[in-house]
Amino acid sequence: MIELHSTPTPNGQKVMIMLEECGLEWTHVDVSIRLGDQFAPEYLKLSPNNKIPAIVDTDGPGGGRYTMMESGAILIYLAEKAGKFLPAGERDRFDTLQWLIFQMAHIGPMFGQAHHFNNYAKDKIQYAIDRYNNEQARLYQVLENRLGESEWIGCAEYSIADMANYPWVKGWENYGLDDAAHPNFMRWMAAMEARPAVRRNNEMAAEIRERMKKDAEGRQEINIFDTKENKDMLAKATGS
Ligand SMILES: N[C@@H](CCC(=O)N[C@@H](CS)C(=O)NCC(=O)O)C(=O)O
Repeated sequence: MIELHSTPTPNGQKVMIMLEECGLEWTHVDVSIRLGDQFAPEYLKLSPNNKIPAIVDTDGPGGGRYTMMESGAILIYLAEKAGKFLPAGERDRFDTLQWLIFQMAHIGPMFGQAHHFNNYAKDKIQYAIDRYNNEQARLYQVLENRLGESEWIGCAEYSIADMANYPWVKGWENYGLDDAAHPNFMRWMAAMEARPAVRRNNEMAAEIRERMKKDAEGRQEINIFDTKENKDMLAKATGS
């Protein structure tokens, strides 16, 4: 059994898609990053970097519980466990890993910063807004180019590289992306959204978000964007 300790942000959803694709037995343990659950000492044992997602595999390598953080590493782990979605052939395998790491190193951090400076930053900082919006648009172009030469993002087969990127880029309409200028990306989006596991993820993500919202009613939220406060909360939780 895989316990997914998470919230359905893009980083959480990519693991949900993989679990659904593999048909592994799994359960979602809600971790509210708005309420500060990521700083609970028990959670920090799973994810010392106080981020979601984390997994516990109750039947890990060599038997017994195995815990992991970092969504990209979790996808590789699950692919190896299930023997699916990370091709065995060397070239396809390394191509898939490249495009998985492209998501982890570029799409995630840059889209995250764009979202922050567009929607949450205390001050409107035009330089930061332009910088990250331009970077986001450039990254859509990289995907468009890649999907012009490859059926799927990683290689000719559907893989963890597709699952990692999809939840981050599926909001293309909200970012004002010109679909006519990104035909290969749009072909891939349609192929992704035709997959039952991806649809189930999208439905489950909405349900879990609703459940967590109800659960948070009347409870004190932390300021997730106050990095000084976050640093202090981690220090307090770990006694450092
Ligand atoms: N590289 C990490 C990033 C994880 C991450 O940034 N998680 C965010 C939500 S998407 C989080 O837990 N934030 C809580 C916090 O910053 O306290 C991964 O891919 O797992």
